[in-house]
Amino acid sequence: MTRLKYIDSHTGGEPTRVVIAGAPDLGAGSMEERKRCLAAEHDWLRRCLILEPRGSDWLVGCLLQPPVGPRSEAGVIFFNNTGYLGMCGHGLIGVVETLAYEKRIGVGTHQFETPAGPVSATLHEDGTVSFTNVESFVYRKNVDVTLPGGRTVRGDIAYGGNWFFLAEEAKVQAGDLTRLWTRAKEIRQALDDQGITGAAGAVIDHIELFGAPSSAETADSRNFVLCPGGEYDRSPCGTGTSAKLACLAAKQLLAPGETWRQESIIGSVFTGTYQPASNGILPTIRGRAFVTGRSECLLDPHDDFRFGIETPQP
Ligand code: PYC
Repeated sequence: MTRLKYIDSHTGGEPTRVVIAGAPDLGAGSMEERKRCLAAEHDWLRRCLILEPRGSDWLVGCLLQPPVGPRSEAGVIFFNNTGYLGMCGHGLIGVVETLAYEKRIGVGTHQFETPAGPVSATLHEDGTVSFTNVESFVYRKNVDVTLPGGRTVRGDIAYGGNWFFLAEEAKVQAGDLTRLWTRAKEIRQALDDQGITGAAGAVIDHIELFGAPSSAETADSRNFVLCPGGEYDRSPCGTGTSAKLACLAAKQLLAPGETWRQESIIGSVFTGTYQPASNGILPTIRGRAFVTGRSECLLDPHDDFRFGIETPQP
């Protein structure tokens, strides 16, 4: 019987499942190399933890790795219902809370290695976590995308550890969920159909729609973020908020060090600031995670569905 130990948490409503024991050996390469090894040779781990019957489409998983650098706390490889992520902001906040729960780290700043590059994260006295992300930047501004029916949506393409298309929407409220979900999926499909990509042909697999916050006292903007597997982020999305800060900085709408409060579709808030960097900005995003469970995944060789179910979609 194969066993994987994991800890579940959520960050602003978005869950993270961190594998803490039982994972296969991925070698001693960089996190990008180990991510490729995990995908090519051990994709069963992602499938059994994230797909039904153990997981769900909105769950993000994370495999902890021994780091390459002596000063790093850990390597982290994030994955979801369809594949692997370069970086995941809500997930990293969940990892820090998980390691603190396990008493592996305390209050202070810790270095992590991700497939997208090194990041640092600070566990604060009040239980919140901030992380300074990989360099984030705007790739193209004011890009027109034609949707079914001929309607055009104008938005920006930006990188925040993942690739995003960011556009304004008239209303981004919980009651608009069906419309937002449909619109974001149409944009995602139209980007593919019209050959619109990030740098070097990178697939833009996250769509971020913005509107007014539920209250100007608590946030500056509210977002809806469509994730690569078709689900939407319950949190304000750490890499998405990084991409948003890159856009605000490029348009001179937010000064270095000034705070941006990004609300999610369910009302959770991340705060963000940035410092200028050579090709864009270095964003720092702050939020809070809570551990929700600790469990062991058992893979019984007699169970035909032990590696997860590809559920038929309507
Ligand atoms: O917080 O960066 C994030 C994220 C990416 C996908 C889901 N959450």
